[in-house]
Amino acid sequence: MTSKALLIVDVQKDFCPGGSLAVPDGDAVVKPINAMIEYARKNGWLIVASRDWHPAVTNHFKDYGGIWPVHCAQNTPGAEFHPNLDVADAIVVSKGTCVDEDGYSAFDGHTDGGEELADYLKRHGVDEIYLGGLATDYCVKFTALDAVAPRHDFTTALLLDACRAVNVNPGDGGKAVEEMRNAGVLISTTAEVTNGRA
Ligand code: VGL
Ligand code: ZN
Repeated sequence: MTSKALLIVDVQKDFCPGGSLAVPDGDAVVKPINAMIEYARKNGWLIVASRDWHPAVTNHFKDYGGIWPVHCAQNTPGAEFHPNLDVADAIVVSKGTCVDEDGYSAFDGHTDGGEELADYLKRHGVDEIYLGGLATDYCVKFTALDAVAPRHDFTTALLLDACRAVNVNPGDGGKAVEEMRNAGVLISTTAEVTNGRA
């Protein structure tokens, strides 16, 4: 008996159109992810939502040596989950919380109880992860690569329709998907999973 988790990566206002680091078409992930949440709930999966959760001063931001505009600063409206995302009963994992940390991977993050994501998942018997969110070429990619890495070794599937890329350079999203595939991440869609074909 395997145990599964849905991992929703950084579907926050600042990464959606109108936000300070908007991912093109970023809010298009909300509908397929909500469908997956409903499916996950019905099937007794664990549901985890990560959030980028930066301090006001961090070398992740341009002003302090990083490459990004200010985004997802702790306790600001831009850091809130998309208002239509159905995450009321999700376990929240906060990441990028230190001044010297990018925190691209949800596996760098901690639950509200202070537990690392991998420990939380293992403690709940999870061995399969299905993930989607924002952005394909950063936090989704680094999270998926950590998930399949030998030290964690989760069976991991990317839900392609439930992700969008920031594409700082054109084609970054496609490259990221290939990188994940080459690392052993299964490439699937929400429909394949909910129709029982994955
Ligand atoms: C992300 C850029 C900077 C992400 C976070 O969630 O993909 N991208 N911080
Ligand atoms: Zn960030």
